[in-house]
Amino acid sequence: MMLTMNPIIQPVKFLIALLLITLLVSPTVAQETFTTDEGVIYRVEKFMDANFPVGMIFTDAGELFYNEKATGNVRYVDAEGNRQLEPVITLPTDALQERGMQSIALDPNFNENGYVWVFHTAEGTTREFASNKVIRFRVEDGIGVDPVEMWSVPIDTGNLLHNGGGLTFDANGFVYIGIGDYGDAARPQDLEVPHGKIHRFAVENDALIIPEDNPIEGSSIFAYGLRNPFDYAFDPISERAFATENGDNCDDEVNIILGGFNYGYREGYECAGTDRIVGLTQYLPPILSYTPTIAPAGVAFYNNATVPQWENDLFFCSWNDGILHHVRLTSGRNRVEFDTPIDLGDVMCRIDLAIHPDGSIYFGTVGGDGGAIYRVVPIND
Ligand SMILES: [Ca+2]
Ligand SMILES: [Ca+2]
Repeated sequence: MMLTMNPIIQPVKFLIALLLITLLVSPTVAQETFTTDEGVIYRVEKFMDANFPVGMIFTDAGELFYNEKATGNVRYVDAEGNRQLEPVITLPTDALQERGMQSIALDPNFNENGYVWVFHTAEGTTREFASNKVIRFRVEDGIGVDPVEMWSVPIDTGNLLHNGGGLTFDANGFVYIGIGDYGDAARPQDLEVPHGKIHRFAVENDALIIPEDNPIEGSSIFAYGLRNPFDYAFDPISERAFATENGDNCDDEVNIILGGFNYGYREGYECAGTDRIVGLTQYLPPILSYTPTIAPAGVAFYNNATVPQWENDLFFCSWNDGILHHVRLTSGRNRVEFDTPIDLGDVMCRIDLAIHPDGSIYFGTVGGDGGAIYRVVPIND
């Protein structure tokens, strides 16, 4: 379409024409909408290109912080969707294979103290192993200051896989941190080592301390028998953590994480699906199990009233097939009513996801276009 007119004498006409064009053109360029079986109408749109966005979290005001897996950068996007040019912080990060930046979490008192927490693989030296670390820093005018190392679990196996990487606070302010088995399948059942576990800590000033009511006295271990717990989210109703677990050639899982329970992974593990494993102390089978594997990644509860049909349902992304899973739990919150894909067209949901305060579901992907954050935007009629 050509617009030729005298810009000096016809600015008003120009604006009117522009408005008309906008009104006329909009319907034809409107994006495709999807409708679920339950009648939820939504669009899928790209929010922004992003460099391997591995962990994402929204503030109450709709600002986004996300981690870039490979660069060690934490990025800030304001509530209007403008990404700050400068990274919030850059942590020297070893990003070989599954190493790198992982989760990001806001401190429970973020609105007062500005603390942001991240889990990443710090580079090793000639004398020290690379190490998975939990770092807390304070955001001041968009820049991370005063970084404090809260925890470090050196990768003493030298393995590049199964780092774990989950980092989430519960409603009572305890922080849960997932450490993978570092490639040694014997460790998840060994309660003397931190690997293959989800840990629970209290925060006291600049340190993590072991809460008195942890299931194993004097230990940070909250749950064990895990191979590579990637992410978890707390159910707003039961207040229990639901965790994605990456199995070997079988048994990728979603588990309800209960204090003191054993999730079964061990040396010589045999695929069990959701069956009981006889003879294993405190074993709790998963609520969802996938063979062949799908590599379940980020998980979130839809803690938002924008789409009543989705309220308090569980959503997670799976790396291998790029599916955004919509999981409805039973009223007892301990079984699955259904696990159904949300149609994303040809978009893949492969890493983390986060619910915006406006009810949209944001998710990260990587692929041919280098990486991006997309969103599922519900349409109210
Ligand atoms: Ca298991
Ligand atoms: Ca997450």
